This record gives sequence, structure tokens and C-alpha cells, in this order.
Amino acid sequence: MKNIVVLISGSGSNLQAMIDACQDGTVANARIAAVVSNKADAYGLERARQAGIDTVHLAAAGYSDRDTYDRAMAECIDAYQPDLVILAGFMRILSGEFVRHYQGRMLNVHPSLLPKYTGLHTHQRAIDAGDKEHGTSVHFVTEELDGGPVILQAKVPIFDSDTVEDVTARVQQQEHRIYPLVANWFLQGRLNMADENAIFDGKELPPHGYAAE
Ligand code: NHR
Ligand code: GAR
Repeated sequence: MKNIVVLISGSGSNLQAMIDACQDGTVANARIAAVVSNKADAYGLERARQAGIDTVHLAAAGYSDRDTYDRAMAECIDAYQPDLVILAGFMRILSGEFVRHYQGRMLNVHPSLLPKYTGLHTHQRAIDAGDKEHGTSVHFVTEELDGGPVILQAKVPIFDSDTVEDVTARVQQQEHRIYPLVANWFLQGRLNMADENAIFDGKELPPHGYAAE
């Protein structure tokens, strides 16, 4: 049975998709061993509790700096012996030391078609730019913020009448589909990271990941 640890800061709809996927076998032979959040009020913690999953809240206030916080978080995480660490709406930039400790077994889902729109407020930026196409990217986490090798993307249209909420919902529908798929690829040993490239079934993926078009 493989162990997954999920890091969240908010609602946890991607966490819920991962919980459901582990239960229905979409992510085979795996369990979410713990959910860790930097926010006490993250609804994802409630989702974890309802699923009988251990929860850890690590308040930034208790630590003098980012590195100290991250060391404490890694200590919590390692107690669960993770095969895979999943960032799912986790909003704190991670220190180089933390990333190096998990590099190659840590994934993130970012709400844009990377390398477009790294950072925050991606949906508003795409709407403001007049983009007709947007989407989401699952990538390995590296020290470069949102710069890790892309594994899989999903595209969605942006309509003229769209609000940020409309685009968020459309993007997240795709996230809930592709994130468990990629997690399963990794845990089944089909996906790995080598020299900052994503390797799927032994082949280096192109910059936009698998099934680029
Ligand atoms: N850390 C590293 N080193 N590399 C990545 O690729 C990371 C990461 C930490 C989080 C998620 C990322 C996203 O999907 C992620 C990827 C937060 C920020 C941010 O600016 C940016 C990108 C992401 C997450 N955070 C602010 C900070 O100072 C706080 C923002 C807030 O609290 O609202 O940490 O988008
Ligand atoms: C997701 O859409 C994810 O792409 C985005 O936050 C949402 C989390 O939703 N991630 C970021 O914005 C990270 N900066 P969730 O908490 O319902 O899974």
C-alpha cells in the first residue's frame, strides 16, 4: 500500500478528488496517510477528518522563518513515510531544502497552461489578457516556482461572458480528473523525474507534458 501525503491551504476539492480516487481504485493500492495545512480553517482539513485521515495544522506563526517552518513540516510529513507528496492548493512557497528533500516524488497542480501565468490569480490574468483558451497543469515540484517539468495539462475554453468563478469551476473540473490520473501513473512506477525532466514509460515528455495536443 503506497502512502500519499497531501498539503493544502484551502477548500480541498482536489484533495477530495484524490480521496475518492484512492477509494474507488483510480489511484490503485494507495492511501492518503495524512493531510497537512498551513491554515487552521482550511475546509480540506474537515474533508480529511470526514474520511478518517490524519490531519496536521502547522501555523506559520509558530516559526521564525520559512526554513524553520519547512523543517518542522518535513518532520511531520516523514513520520508518514510518503511515497508521494501532493500539493493541492497549497499556498506557501517552499524552501529549497524542503523541495530537494522531496524532489522527484512531489507534485503540484497549477491553474494555468504552464509556462503561461506562473504565480497567483491565473484565471483573472487569462480573462484580462483576452485568452480564449486556458487550463491546468500537473508538474513535478522544483525550486523554481511553478517551473518544474510538466507532466499533463488539460485545456478549457474561456467565453466572453465568463467570470473568474466560471473559469475556476471549469478548470477545477479538469484538475479533479487529471491529478488522480498522474498520481496513479507515478505510484505505478510509470512516471519519474530525471535531470529536471518528466519521464513517462521511459520517454522524456515534451515541455507541455503528455498528450500535448
Ligand atoms: N514551492 C516551490 N519551491 N516550487 C513550486 O513550484 C511551488 C512551491 C510552493 C507552492 C504552488 C504554486 C501554485 O500552484 C507551489 C509551487 C503559492 C504562491 C505564492 O506566491 C505561488 C505559487 C504557488 C503557491 N505564495 C505566497 C508566498 O509568499 C503567499 C500567497 C498567499 O498566501 O496567498 O508564499 O500556484
Ligand atoms: C486549484 O484550482 C489549484 O489549481 C489552485 O488552487 C485551487 C485549489 O483548490 N492552486 C493554486 O492557486 C496554488 N497557488 P482546492 O483547494 O479546492 O483543491
